[in-house]
Amino acid sequence: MIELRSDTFTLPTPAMREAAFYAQVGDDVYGEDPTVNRLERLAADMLGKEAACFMPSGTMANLTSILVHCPRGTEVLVGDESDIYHYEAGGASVVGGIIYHAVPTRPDGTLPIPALAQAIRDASDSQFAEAALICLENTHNRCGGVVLPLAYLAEVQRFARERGLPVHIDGARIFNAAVALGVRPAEIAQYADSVQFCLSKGLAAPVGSLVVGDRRFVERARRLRKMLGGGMRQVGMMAAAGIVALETMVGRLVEDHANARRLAEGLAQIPGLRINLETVQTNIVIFEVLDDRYTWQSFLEALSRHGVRMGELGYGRIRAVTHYGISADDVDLAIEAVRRILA
Ligand code: TLP
Repeated sequence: MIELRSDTFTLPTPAMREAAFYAQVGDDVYGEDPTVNRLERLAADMLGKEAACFMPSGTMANLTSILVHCPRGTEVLVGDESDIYHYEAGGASVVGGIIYHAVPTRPDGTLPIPALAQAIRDASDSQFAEAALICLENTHNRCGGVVLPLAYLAEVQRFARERGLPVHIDGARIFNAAVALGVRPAEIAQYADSVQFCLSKGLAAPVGSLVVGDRRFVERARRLRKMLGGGMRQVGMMAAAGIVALETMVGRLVEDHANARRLAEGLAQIPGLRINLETVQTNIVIFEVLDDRYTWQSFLEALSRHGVRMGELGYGRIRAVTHYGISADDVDLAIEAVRRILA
């Protein structure tokens, strides 16, 4: 099976399995797991922040970050196409009494500054809930893995500072963004007060995310992680795989980007599909099936019968994600499978 539903399907490399097996471990809730401590130091350094905290998932990393920044009864400004808004079970509202204020997302993944300005309510009017945080997503998943321009991040940071608001970046795929831009991830992270990124997507570790920020932020995140049930014990076994991910898997993301481009260009030749090649900047390809013999559901079923799995990511659009488990030959087979079922 050619698995293109997500880069979350990546399997750990042999080096990760070995590192996990031999990892030195301790009780991380006491701060005594040397491998977790090493991963947290490495992550903070790579992202150019003071400190980091290892999290079980991107969802918990985002939730924890929002909880740190937003007092109960305040609003978090999120893109109306963001993962936080769509796929994280409304956690900030449920757990934190925080209101999601959805801001329109442009096709390039940015939230227009005027729309952010409009979403911030007049704090002098006691009828309104106050804004407490702006969240961005980079790369942007539902916009097709697009990369937010650094100039835009700088603009949001300037705007947020003027309004006294912190910025959080959901950087689940921040390394894809960094590789696409040819910059260090710290150059992206400098525009945010906190960032979460995932080890378990394109970097192929089996589990885990990190939140990074200043020392005070990370201290508070650590307490909230415990509250949410994410305080883990001998989790150095997982952190060891994460260290291998950060040390050896970033450079190869260019292959995933090249494969996504190859897939998108192949699909663009097939009648009955609509695809915007401009949005194919990293490892995600999004397209629509216009052939009226198929719904998106029946298209995905037919594709699966031909040995290829893709997923749906809103409005019936099909998403294919390239990753460590996908070769250029797999991409060619996937294009051929799509061509056959639309013939
Ligand atoms: N996204 C998943 C699905 O839930 C859509 C995927 O397959 O892409 N931020 C972003 C931008 C994400 O894409 C995801 C996962 C998360 C956060 C959540 O990370 P996890 O799955 O580790 O909780």
